[in-house]
This record gives sequence, C-alpha cells and structure tokens, in this order.
Amino acid sequence: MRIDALTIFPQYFEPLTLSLVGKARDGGIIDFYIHDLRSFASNNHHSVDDTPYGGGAGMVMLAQVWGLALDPLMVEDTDLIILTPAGKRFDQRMAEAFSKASHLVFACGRYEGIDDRVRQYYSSDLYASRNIRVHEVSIGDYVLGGGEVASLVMIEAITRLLPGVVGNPESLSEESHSQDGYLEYPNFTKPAIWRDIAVPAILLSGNHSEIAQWRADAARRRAEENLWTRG
Ligand code: J9N
Repeated sequence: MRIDALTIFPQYFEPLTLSLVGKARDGGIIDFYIHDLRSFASNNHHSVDDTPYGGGAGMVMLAQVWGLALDPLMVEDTDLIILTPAGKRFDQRMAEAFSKASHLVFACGRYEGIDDRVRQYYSSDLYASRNIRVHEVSIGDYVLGGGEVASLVMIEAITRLLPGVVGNPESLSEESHSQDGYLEYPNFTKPAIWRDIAVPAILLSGNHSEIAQWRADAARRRAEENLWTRG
C-alpha cells in the first residue's frame, strides 16, 4: 500500500517513521510519503489560504495550492481522503475497507477547511473513470485544529490490518471474529490476586467453554453499562 499525506505541518507525521508503521515501511509493506503543502504555494508570501467568499470567520485553503499538490498523486486506483468534522464517521468497518486499497491520499486541511471545488474537481466522472474516489471523513464529533491528528488515527487503524504489520497474526483474527472488530471483555494477567482483588476464578479453571461463556456475558454487561452512560 502507498500512503501520501499533504499538510502544512509535516512534523505531525514524524511518529509514523517509528512504531509498527515504521517497521512495515522498512519491510516494503507500506510506502509512506509526506508532502509540505506550503511548497506548492505560488505567491511571494507562500499563502495557502484566503478569506471566505460570502464573508464569515476564518480562512479557507486555496484550491490552486491543493490542485498543484494533488494532481501528480491522482493516479489510477486512488482513494483521496479529505478530513473534515462534516465527513462520514470513521469506524472499524471503514478501516477494513481502506486496508484493501492500493493508494490512500490524506488531505489535511487547517483553518475553516478547503475550498470545496477541490472535492468537486476530483469527484468528476473523468477521475471516477480512472478509479479515483473522494471521501470526506470525520474521526468523531469534536473539532480538531486540523486534519493531521485525524489522519494519524486513520493511518494507524488501517495499517495495523495489513498482513505483516501486526507481529501476532492471531490477535487480528480474534478481533475480526468479535462483533465490532475489537475485544469487548475485561482482561487479566498475573498475579491472580493484586491488592486483594482476585481474577475471576473461571478464567483460571482451564474450562474453555465456560471461559467463552463468561467472556460473552462480561462483554454484554460492559456494552450495556457503556450504553447507559453514553446514552
Ligand atoms: N473529526 C474531525 C476532523 C476535524 C478537522 S479536519 C480539519 C480541521 C478539523 N475535526 N474533527
């Protein structure tokens, strides 16, 4: 998989050169490229934004700058991901779908967003005919300063699903068997008693069907509890 990130803050992506993603990058599973959007600015001040038509607060990022940065990346079979709090909510299902992509481009906007003509332009029939898809994505209902942290979240969730990125392949297959793509039951390890709190005895019994039943019940209790508190 090839991943490109476009940003005016390339420093945000430095952690990715470490960690699991870094290892996979070295192993050739992931090709990761960071692009400084400001290097595509054309005026003397290297501006990447301007005031919004129609008035209002803040600044809007320039279509011209984004076009120059994106054009060379929009090759056959590319998913362009535009981060915005108004986008479709990112979840484990979306991570699994994107983990099957061949080329992901993360457009990290700042300020009040990117001129909407960028989304319109790369959504045209011409680009669709080249198997280029545009997605507006949000990682949750809160407002970030820019798309960089949201992109990091998505890249970690997506790339850990690639074969060879997670060291233990069994942990991924167990995840995919669970309802929502993650383990929902509480976990314990040694010692069996810590500060007077004992691990549930069933988990020490070696009875695998009883353990599975206990975990299913505990997961249901936990999900119900979280539904109560989240509403
Ligand atoms: N989920 C989400 C995305 C954002 C962004 S992208 C660019 C600015 C803010 N906030 N929250």
